[in-house]
Amino acid sequence: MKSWISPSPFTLLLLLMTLLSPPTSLSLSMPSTSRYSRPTTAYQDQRPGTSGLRKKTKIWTEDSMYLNNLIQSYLNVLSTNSSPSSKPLSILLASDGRYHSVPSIAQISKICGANSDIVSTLHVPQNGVQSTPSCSSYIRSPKNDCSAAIILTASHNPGGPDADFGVKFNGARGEPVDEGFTEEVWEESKRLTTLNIVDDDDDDVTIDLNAEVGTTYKVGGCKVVIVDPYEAYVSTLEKFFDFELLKDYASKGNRILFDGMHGAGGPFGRRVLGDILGFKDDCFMRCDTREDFGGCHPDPNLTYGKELVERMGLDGKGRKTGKGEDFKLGAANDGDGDRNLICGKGVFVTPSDSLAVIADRWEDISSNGPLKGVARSMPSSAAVDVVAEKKGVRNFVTPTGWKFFGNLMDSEVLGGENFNPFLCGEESFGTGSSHIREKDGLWAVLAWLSILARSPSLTVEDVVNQHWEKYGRHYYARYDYEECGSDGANKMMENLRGMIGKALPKDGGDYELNKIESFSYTDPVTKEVTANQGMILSFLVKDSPARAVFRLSGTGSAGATVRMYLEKYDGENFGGNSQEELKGLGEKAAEIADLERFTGRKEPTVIT
Ligand code: VG1
Ligand code: CO
Repeated sequence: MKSWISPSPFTLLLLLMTLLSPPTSLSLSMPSTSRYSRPTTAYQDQRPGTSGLRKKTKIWTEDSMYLNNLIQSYLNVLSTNSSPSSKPLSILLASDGRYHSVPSIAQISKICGANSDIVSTLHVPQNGVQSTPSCSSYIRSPKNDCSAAIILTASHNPGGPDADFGVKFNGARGEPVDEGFTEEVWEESKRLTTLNIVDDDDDDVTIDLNAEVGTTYKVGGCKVVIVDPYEAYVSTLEKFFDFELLKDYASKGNRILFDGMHGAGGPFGRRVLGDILGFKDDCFMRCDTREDFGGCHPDPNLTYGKELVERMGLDGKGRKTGKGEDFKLGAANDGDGDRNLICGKGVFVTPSDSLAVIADRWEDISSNGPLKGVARSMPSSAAVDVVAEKKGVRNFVTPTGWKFFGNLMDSEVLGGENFNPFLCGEESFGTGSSHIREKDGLWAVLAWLSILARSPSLTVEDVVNQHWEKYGRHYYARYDYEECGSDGANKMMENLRGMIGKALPKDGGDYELNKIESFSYTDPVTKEVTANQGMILSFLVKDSPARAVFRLSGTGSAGATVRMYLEKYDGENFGGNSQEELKGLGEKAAEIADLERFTGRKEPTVIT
């Protein structure tokens, strides 16, 4: 079709760049606009986990139908759920830049092009890369007239041919899709017999991901437009924070160290912290997006954020080394920019403490009025609960996964009470608020910067110490036992469940187990019940409350990951090291769960 964009003279160069760098260009064949229906064989294993579907990259690369089926199932469910008047939809299609993103953007364009009764327009960010929080912000901005997002990411999981690839879906409110929607997509994928895809014939046409914003292409019956990934997100952040205050802080020579882990958060960190707020080049590391994240595991924690942590004067256990450079704040984001790590010189702030400090100092941070509601995931520490109680704001404890927070933020829209401005977080380095419907790595960095800029004489260490003096300290650590056999891990959980209501083991030692329960959640907004969300073992350690939580991960791509979360409250001694303080509790909990017998593991693979 002659009206379609023909290949630019730079196509070959762009294709070469594609092989070496993050998404730059993709090649498509352009047939007519009619629908192309093809038989397909359903897959039974496309059940999305805690946030989207993640699998080994080879599963996606060796069989292109795997992605085709998933996307067709998603579109079918989206179509059934949206009102006839709102169809066809505009959808944002973005990636975190990981390996296999470029061909997947091409493939998905071809599916959408053949489903133009469901999708009329695809919005693709310039360069193909957009962080998850920015995607949420983009589709919530009325100006963009875009009502859902497909994000190609396996989040904090590593990328590359031998690592992981995945897809996250966002719904029409810019939120991670809920349990019900996810289940529907899975059900649809199990019975899918046909899908629509534009064929690979006719002329080759290049969609240049580096093309100017506003450039449009036609794929089948669908329009593809190259969009600016920054504008909506930056304006959301500008409305939330006092940017003038932050600029002033940067202009006075205060330095921070931001680690983008070669993920999607890197360019967004550079744009906001560098270009807009004025932090200099030496404040950034690993901020260029790479398809294998530079070989690193883009998970911002003490283990994988090693270089950042060292430069901030900390060791792998979060202890002060006495060395390090002169930075006021250290921070990292994960592969898709929704997680954050926060530290100061010689001090690591656990995500649960970070959430509590942000809640306590909300008025220093937000220009959007007082805090109305806070929430944390159940395995996160209770540090924020004591702040919420003192401040008299509503407090919720939800299952793991951001979609539960989204419902609370949308409570008013869904016919309930208004809890916004709302703050929420997870122990897994996730923090966010009602400014969007996803966790937001950069938002957390700006929140901490605001705290420091408001009281420039304080260090991060001062802020944390003042917090503990006011509220006491919740020592916290998480042990991960990765890639265990699924059978053994499931049996261990069953065995723990079997202890509910039975006589508890008592050995007269320091750790007195006084309750075992299984966490179940009734959503106060949707009234949905989500059961079996982890086993909680409550202890008394010399009269202080402590607990261990066991749950299985929903984001792994192979085998089962057992997570053991440990927490102990101390109202007097704040100076200890979390991992050392909790070692004994960890041993005791593992013994009660009979972890070694069920999983064959003596030691965790990662402690955070
Ligand atoms: C993990 C975290 C959870 C987080 C989820 C998605 O899930 O524990 O708190 O919401 O990852 O984060 P699980 O089921 O493996 O424990 V992200 O940054 O990977 O979207
Ligand atoms: Co993530």
